Amino acid sequence: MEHDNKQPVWTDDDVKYMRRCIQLAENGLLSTRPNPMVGAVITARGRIIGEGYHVRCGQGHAEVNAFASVRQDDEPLLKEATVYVSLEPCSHWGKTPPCADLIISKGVKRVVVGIIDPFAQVQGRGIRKLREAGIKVEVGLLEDECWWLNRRFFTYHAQQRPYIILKWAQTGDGFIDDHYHPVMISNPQTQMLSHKLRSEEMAILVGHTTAERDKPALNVRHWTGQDPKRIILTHARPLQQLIGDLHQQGIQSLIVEGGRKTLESFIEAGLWDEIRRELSPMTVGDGTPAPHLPADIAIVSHHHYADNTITVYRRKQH
Ligand code: AOF
Ligand code: ZN
Repeated sequence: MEHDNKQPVWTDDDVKYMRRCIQLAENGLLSTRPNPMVGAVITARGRIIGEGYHVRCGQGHAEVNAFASVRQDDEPLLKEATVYVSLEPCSHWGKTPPCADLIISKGVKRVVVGIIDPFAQVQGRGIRKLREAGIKVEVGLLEDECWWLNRRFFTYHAQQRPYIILKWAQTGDGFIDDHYHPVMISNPQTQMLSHKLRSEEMAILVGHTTAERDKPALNVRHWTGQDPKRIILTHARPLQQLIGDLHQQGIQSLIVEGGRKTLESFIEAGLWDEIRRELSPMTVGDGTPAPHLPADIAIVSHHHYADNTITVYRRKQH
C-alpha cells in the first residue's frame, strides 16, 4: 500500500502517537457512520501540541479538530510539526473542505498516515496533494490496526458489500438448539454484549425458519443505542442479490444471527469477515448441530463471561 518504494523506519514515539490517534478515533464509534472513525495528533519538540477526532458525520474531520485545539503560544511550532492521522487526509470537497488543503495551509513539515482512504474520491489523492506541496508523507504506520478500526468502512468501499459478522451460541455438546425450541445458551452478561453488538452494526439478519419459529425481536433491549435494520432471508432472494441491495442502501455492516442453514450459506459463499462464537458448558443431548468454523481463520479475542466464553475470529488475511 506504501507509495514510496522504501518503507519508512518509524520510532517508538511515532508508534505511540499513532496509537493515540486510534484511541481518539474510537470515541466516534456510533456517531461518525457512514463516515470512518479518524483521529489526529500534532506534535512538535517531543510533545503533543494538538489532537482531535472526527466526532460526527457532517461535522469537522479529525485534522480540523486537531488544528483547532493548538494553543496560540504553540502556533509558531506548526512549521516544524508532524501530523499523525489514522486515515489518509481527504482531498475532496464533501460535507467539509479537503483536509489536505488545511494541512498544507498550516505549513507543517511531516505527515504520518495510518492507511490509505479507500473512498473513491480520495484513494491516494490526499497523499499526492501533500507531497506535491513539499510535505514529507509516510504511509502505513499501524496499518492493520487502522484497518481494523474502520473494518466496516473499508470492506464496504473496497469490496462493495457490508462487513459481515456471523454470530451464534452453541452448547458444550455442539448444538444451537434442541431441535424443537430455542434454548437459552447465552447468560445475562453475554446477552447484554449481543445487544451492544447490535447497537454498533447497521443491519441484522436471520433466516425465515428462525424468524417464524423464534420470532426474534432483533432489537437493542439490554443496551442503549439504535436498533439495526431487521432483515429476514427468504428462499426467493438469493444471497448475492441481497448483499448487493444492502450495499445500494449504504449498509456498511451486517450481523447474521442464524439459524444453521443461513449461517452455513454465508460461510459457503465466502460472505463473512468475522465470526463470534459463544460456547456454553450446558448440554442438550441432541439438536441442530452448530455450523463448522471455516478453515482460514485467526483468533481476534477470547473472553470468559461467567461459565460461557466468546471467541471472535477473523479471516487470516484481509
Ligand atoms: C479525513 N479526516 O476525519 C475523516 C475523513 O462528507 P465529508 O466531507 O465528511 O467526507 C467524508 C469522507 O471523508 C469519508 O468518506 C472519508 O473518505 C473521509 N473521511 N477524512 O481526512 C477525517 N472522517
Ligand atoms: Zn478530511
